[in-house]
Amino acid sequence: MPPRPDNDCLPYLRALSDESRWAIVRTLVASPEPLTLGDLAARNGLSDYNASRHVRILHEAGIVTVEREGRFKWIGITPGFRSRLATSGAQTLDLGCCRFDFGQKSPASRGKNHLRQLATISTLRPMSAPARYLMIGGFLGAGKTTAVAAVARHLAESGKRVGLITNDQGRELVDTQMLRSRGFATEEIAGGCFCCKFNSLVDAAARLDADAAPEIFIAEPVGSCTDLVATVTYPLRRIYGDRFSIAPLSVLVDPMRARRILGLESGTGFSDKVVYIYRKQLEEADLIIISKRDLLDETAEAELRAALEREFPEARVLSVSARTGAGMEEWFSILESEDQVREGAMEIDYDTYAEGEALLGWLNATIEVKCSDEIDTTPLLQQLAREIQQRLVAAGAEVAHLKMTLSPDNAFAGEVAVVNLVRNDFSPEMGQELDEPVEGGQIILNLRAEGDPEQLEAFVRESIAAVASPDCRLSLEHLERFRPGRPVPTHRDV
Ligand SMILES: Nc1nc2c(ncn2[C@@H]2O[C@H](COP(=O)(O)OP(=O)(O)OP(=O)(O)O)[C@@H](O)[C@H]2O)c(=O)[nH]1
Ligand SMILES: [Mg+2]
Repeated sequence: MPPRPDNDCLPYLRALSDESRWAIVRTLVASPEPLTLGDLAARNGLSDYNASRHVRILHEAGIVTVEREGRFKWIGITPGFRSRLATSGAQTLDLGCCRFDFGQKSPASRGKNHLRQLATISTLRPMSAPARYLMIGGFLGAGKTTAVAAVARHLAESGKRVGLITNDQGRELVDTQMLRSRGFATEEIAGGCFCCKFNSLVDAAARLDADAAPEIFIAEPVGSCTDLVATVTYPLRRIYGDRFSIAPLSVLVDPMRARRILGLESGTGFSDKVVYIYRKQLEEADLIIISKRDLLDETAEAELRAALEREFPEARVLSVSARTGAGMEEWFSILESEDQVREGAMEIDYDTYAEGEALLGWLNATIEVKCSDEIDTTPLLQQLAREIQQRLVAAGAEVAHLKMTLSPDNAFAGEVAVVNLVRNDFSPEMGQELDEPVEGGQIILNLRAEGDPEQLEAFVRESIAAVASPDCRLSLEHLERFRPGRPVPTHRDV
């Protein structure tokens, strides 16, 4: 095998650098006809979700075809990829840069991780180069996940391998679902902030490393967490200084929420102890990123920028829109080229922090949708969000973020509808819509609001009942709700 694969090879090598994808391709190569996604999953011992995720990557690399027929998706080998399969005796895949024997169960028999090593070689990254670690924080609903997806896409398009880490107090996260739906390798850390799950954070990075060998990790901390520099980035620098190079900490602010908290406009908001957390997040930021710039006019943006610079003089303030791309280049360039240089932890009162967190009710639920006919999912999600919103408004419980995804039954990875609500006096917004009507699927609902979790549960149950009909049944499959516990960091470097 030549030491440097030619560029033609790289998409194939990257896509094949995974045991499950190798197994899928081997199954398809051996089959005279295309196979359904469900069949492929069953034959390879994969969940439907994972099979779907792998097929999407193989599809993007031009290795497999995907034909939709009613509720089924048929997967086959593309003519281009098949033409690389020589038919002499054992089935040999000739990529030009290297040859594989498809007669083997997997190249792992020639040494574990052989394929991954090939992929690593293919990107010509020296094995010793430290991985880059980016953390994109900010209060609930600030636009973190949208920004993480935009940064990850930018990096992937410039040829970098990216691994994402989501974090929440609970499980079943809309964010994880959304980022995986975009095809990114994503690990989820549930049950507390990164600060208090430091070892899980390192383990998640190791799992991603084994699966996708990322050159860049992007971590999104829980939106109600702060003190991340002292409890996460300093310990990472101290313990794993040779493994990670750490970018400046970005903290996003939703411009409307920030204008209210900084007293530039009036409107619904949170109580003082929640605002304490919000301000502490900004105090430790290296970069304060005004997100959703497309929602602001120039005067309001300049006013907000000036107020942030005045109150948080240690941070650089940028203003971006992940939706339109405005201002993103400057941020990308800092994230790619600069290291965190700040020293010393901020002062923080953990009692006030814990009390502020405990004022926020947290609710995660999954809801099965079964309709007698095909329905458009956008009005369904919007109506459910509006029902919950009305009840929150009536109770004076300010929403921090209500987000829901709906994935259709038999969905192909990437097919997911998303709706969000980030303020009581805003409208629920579709972040992503489905192309086609569906008969059923699963809703994941994440609600974070300043209110009693029991009351939030009642609101969600009532709203489900209000939206359900004899033609379209909504059944609550699982629900958890709680107030976040006191943060107890694993490390705190001052
Ligand atoms: N107009 C506009 N909306 C945006 C932009 N970025 C994000 N949003 C919207 O803001 C809402 C919240 O976005 P997320 O990315 O989920 O926010 P988050 O900070 O990850 O939220 P949590 O994880 O719950 O804390 C969604 O409705 C997004 O579509 C933007 O650049 N412009
Ligand atoms: Mg998020």
